[in-house]
Amino acid sequence: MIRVYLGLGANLDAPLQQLQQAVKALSQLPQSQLAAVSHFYGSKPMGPQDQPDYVNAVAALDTTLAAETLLDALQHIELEQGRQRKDDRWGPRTLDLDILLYGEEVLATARLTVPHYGLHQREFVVYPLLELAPLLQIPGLGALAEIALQVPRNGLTMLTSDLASGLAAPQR
Ligand code: PH2
Ligand code: MG
Ligand code: MG
Repeated sequence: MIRVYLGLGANLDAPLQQLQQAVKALSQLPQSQLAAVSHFYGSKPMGPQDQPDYVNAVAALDTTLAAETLLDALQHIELEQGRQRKDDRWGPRTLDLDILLYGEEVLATARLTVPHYGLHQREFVVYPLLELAPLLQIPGLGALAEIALQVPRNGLTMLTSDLASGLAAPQR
């Protein structure tokens, strides 16, 4: 089993529900066990500012799927939830599922860069990840807790409604 960390994000069409549905889909992936899901967080949009705020979270998945097979499965979930592939980089979306870490591996293929290239600069990745793995070491970057000291929260808020916390934990 490889421990994988995934970034979840949405800012269109009821983003909270999009993330809840994505968590359910992740819990049903083959050859995999969903180990943990962070709180959901409200975050200010990175990139173009004329788009809604995001809901973000991080999930821990234990899997025997190869990295690119996992990527295929994640893209399938994105499409199932109405993701439209567009050119506008950092534009709004119904669901974004990113592979942040794949065990301790460093991957650079045409389709995948792992660790995720923006991981250490994004408050909406660093803080949810810190919640799940406070002692995590990021290949090539060092201790996550040290990295977090350099990342401003930028208005990141933990969403604590029953809706967010009650359904974020996978039922199995
Ligand atoms: N994703 C983007 C662009 N901007 N901003 C926040 N706060 N959270 C995201 O997940 C995000 C973003 C495109 O992937
Ligand atoms: Mg992304
Ligand atoms: Mg993505």
